[in-house]
Amino acid sequence: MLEVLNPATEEVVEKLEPATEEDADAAVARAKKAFPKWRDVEPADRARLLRRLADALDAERENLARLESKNTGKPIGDSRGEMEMVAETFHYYAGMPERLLGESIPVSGGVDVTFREPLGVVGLIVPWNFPLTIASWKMAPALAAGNTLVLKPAGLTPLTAVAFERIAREAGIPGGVVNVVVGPGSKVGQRLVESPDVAKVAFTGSTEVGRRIAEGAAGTIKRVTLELGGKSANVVFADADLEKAASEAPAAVFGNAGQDCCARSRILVERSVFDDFLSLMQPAVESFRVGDPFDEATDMGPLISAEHKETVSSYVPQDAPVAIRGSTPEGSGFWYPPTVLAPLSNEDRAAREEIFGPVVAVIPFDDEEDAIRQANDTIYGLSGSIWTENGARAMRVARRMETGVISVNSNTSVRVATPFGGMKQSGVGRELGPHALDYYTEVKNVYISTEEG
Ligand code: TAP
Repeated sequence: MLEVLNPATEEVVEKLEPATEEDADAAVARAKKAFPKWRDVEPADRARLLRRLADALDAERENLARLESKNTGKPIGDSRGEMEMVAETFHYYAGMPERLLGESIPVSGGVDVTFREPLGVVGLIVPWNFPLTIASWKMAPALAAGNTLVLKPAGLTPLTAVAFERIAREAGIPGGVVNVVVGPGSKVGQRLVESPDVAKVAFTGSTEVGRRIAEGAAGTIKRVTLELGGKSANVVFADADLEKAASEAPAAVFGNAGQDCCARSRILVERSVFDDFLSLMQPAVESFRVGDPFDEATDMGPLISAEHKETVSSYVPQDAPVAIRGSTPEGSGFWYPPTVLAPLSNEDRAAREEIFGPVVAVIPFDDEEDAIRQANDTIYGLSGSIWTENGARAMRVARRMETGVISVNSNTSVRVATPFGGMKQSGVGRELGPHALDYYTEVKNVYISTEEG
């Protein structure tokens, strides 16, 4: 039996029979059978069905948010925000079936047109940090483009995925179009990766498993999109609004207990304001409230598991330069305090590896060139921020940062209508916005001769 825990209390909240490889094969077979019918649903009807699903998700937002908080330990306010985004993502892609435009290309001797064809069955493998949100970024464009899907949630957090399957059915999505299998990644996930009947795998999770997925997909030349780790830099220049940058920096790395691939887990601060910045950041770290996910005032919940807590702790040894530290509740739950390590060098382990916990490395830099060099000195390239009042500098630095997304005077990374994804070892492909549809369709070219006889 798969025991699903509440990481804030360590209590078992659900027991599920884990799926086997045979169950994964059966789900793929159902999706394969449903594909031709779903592909051929008139675009306006597919749009209508997706709108109905978006409305149903809206109607169940509070239930889903409570379920997500119970399973992940994230603050209820965060879960509400996430469920709003889930419904919004479906509303956005419901507008797409009728906008999957092709082209006509001038050629001699005939007419040439392109079509955006769905891929077939897509396998979606998602992690535990934003369970339904990340799944929705994959499911909504996949369905809008006419694919059918098999979703494999993380074993630690399957509850909202199971609820989603029911909501989709009740909203009128035809049987076999949406299939959820809850089982171990190494078996069920791997089966999706290797199955000749799965046309594409979209994965979010660790770089290590992402690599294994890319290798496994090679056997059938499967399309793969990967959203992997990050070690994003929050770059603060001396000419920034320091108070704003410092007061917002903690939420940018301690939000979701740091279990966020976009976490600004390196703060690069211009040397001349380094100490001022730390002093300004201190009250914001110390007042970051860690505690009961269902208390509306809570900013941060526990880590996802005991094992993960051990991993995070290993980045803060006895002799670590802890400059600021928050507090945690007593008793059961996988708690870890917000922790600021400063000053650190970009060479230190805590500055190089993705910790995926509430630990941030604060690192000094000398000038613009040094800031760019250190920000880019990582295997990752997902997100980041630049804080400066100099608009020309903001654009200069933004263009040279090796990341898929970057914000100026803001720590946001994702919006439903804009592309999200990584450079370097942070991944392959883009999610959200119209760009996601490129990764759930193939371009087909049709040439028709107009020559006589
Ligand atoms: P992963 O091991 O990468 O798990 C992510 C998903 O992949 C889960 O659904 C997992 O299933 C599945 N999976 C595992 N092995 C697989 C395989 N061989 N073939 C196919 N699917 C497989 O992540 P994790 O253990 O949850 O977290 C480990 C580290 O990954 C974290 O510390 C963090 O650094 C990183 N991480 C990154 C992100 C993002 S958003 N980039 C999200 C979560 C974690 P099971 O749950 O059944 O194992």
